[in-house]
Amino acid sequence: MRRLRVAILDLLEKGPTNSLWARAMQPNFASIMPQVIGVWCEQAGHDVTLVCYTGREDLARELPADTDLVFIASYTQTAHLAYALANIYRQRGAVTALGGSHARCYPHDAARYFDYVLGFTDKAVVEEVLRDCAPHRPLGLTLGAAKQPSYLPGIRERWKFIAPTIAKAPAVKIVPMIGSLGCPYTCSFCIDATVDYQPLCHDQIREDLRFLLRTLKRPRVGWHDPNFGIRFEDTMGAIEEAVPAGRIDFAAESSLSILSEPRLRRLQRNGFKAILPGIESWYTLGNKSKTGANVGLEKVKKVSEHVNTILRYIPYVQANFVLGLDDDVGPEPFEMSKRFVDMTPGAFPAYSLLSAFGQAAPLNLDLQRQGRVVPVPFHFLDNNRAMNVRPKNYTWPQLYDHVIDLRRYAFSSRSIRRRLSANRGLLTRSLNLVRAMSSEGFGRIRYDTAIRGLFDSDVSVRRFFEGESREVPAFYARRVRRDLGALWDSLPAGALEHNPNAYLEAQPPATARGHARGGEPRH
Ligand code: B12
Ligand code: SF4
Repeated sequence: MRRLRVAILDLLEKGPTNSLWARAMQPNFASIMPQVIGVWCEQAGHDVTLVCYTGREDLARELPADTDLVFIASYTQTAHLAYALANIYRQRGAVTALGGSHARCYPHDAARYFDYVLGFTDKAVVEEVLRDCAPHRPLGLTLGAAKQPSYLPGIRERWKFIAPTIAKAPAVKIVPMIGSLGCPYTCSFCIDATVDYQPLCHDQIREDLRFLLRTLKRPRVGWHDPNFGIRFEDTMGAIEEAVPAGRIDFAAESSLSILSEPRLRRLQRNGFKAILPGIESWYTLGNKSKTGANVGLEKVKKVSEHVNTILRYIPYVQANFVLGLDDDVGPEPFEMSKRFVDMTPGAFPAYSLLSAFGQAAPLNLDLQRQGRVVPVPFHFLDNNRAMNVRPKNYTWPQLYDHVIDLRRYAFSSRSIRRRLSANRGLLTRSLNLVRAMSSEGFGRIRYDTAIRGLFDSDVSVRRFFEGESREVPAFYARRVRRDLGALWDSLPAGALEHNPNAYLEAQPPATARGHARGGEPRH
């Protein structure tokens, strides 16, 4: 096999940005898989350049001109940037491959712009691409392993790619690690609802942590496990064997059902400083919150008590919610979320708008069957800048009024003051203040208010969201153009539009009529 010049791009931002949050934190959110691909390509004897794009790099300067094969890692929110870059690379004669959430969710669309679109990716899949390395046009090849890989190279092997990335973060530097793939829960909107839970090797966790202790003075680790601590005893045992208590700071996403008080004590002892539990809804998904049949106000009280207990052990807690789910009706769910803010002042509330990411989740088949998925340009599908599911129990203006009202409440001066006084430590307080005052808190209130206004003033926006027209409103096209900057000119014609029902249309007839599976816990 000839020695290839391989470029790998990890896209974390949609375009150039100078925001305080992006500068301070974005390098800490680098993905693990681009680094893994880098290791596998080098092991196969190829030359690798990896660029992690945090919105501050000059892509024209950093992208190697003489590339044979480029792998681009993209979420759906960065898909247009990825499409534009793929176009540039193709014009230079390179072969292009897409991986990451967007490739898993929208493979049919991505195949129009890439030579390879990769789903689950293990070493064999990467080696196949390296061996073939040929243009596949007009439609790219869709490849993928049957299941998630059972092994991923650890930190020591990935270090040459991790070190320059975290060096870009000015103060807090977080190393990405992973100890498991998939999830035993089946939240129907989630990309992992049908992916089996699978722990990765604990020897490797121990080795990675020991490497970090040798390499960094005060390491911080962000676990990328979809749901950290499913095999709590084993995972914590591995951490405790490798790390003297409290020598590394950890952050993780985990379910409330995992976070009992004795476990919280153990997490605290072992340096866990941030936990992001998914609460999602006051009416459904009780299994992962361990609230069982409790719904509504009962659930608010129980969850709030639980989160307050977590806050006694872990200084930083982000509570995740999904707004606009089908079980929500009227003002009640939003009012309950306000009660949660009052009763749990120390937690940072993160609200996502229900998003149907292509073929990621079982729920999406039903939504497509019901004709409720709106072809909102990918650029806005980041859980916040748009909801692409027509709400079941609200008109769009009603939903936005509730969302804006809730955000204003959660990020009012009173709530921010209460949050900061309930928080411990300078880092927690500063993070929560910056998040409230930058794009997440105030920024989203401003943005949602602008969108709410368009429902009244711009017929093209209303018709688009009501499903009466598929033409992308000028407002959205202008935003993509502004965000992509000079790269807009490289966005292929027609790339702003996509088929919102591609997943359903790709189903065999029997499935297309039936019901999507999911919703019940698989354990
Ligand atoms: C960890 C995580 C994060 C971390 C780390 C992010 C990162 N850069 O990796 C943090 C907390 C920072 C984060 C932030 C966000 N996240 Co996130 N996150 C996850 C989570 C929980 C796990 C993903 C993961 O790493 N899995 C482990 C890897 C190994 O498995 P995998 O992702 O399935 O990847 C496989 C293949 O896709 C492929 N692959 C993956 N990457 C690549 C790259 C290449 C080049 C190739 C060839 C292959 C390949 O190989 C893997 C092995 O088979 C998922 C939810 C979930 N349950 O999966 C959401 C998820 C990926 N996040 C999501 C979103 C929307 C976001 C945010 C936009 C939210 C927000 N508004 O802030 C931000 C954007 C972050 C950014 N700047 O890029 C969505 C993405 C949906 C989509 N289609 O885009 C998901 C699916 C959650 C959801 N809503 O359903 N996230
Ligand atoms: S608990 Fe639910 S939302 Fe979280 S990773 Fe598992 S299936 Fe997805």
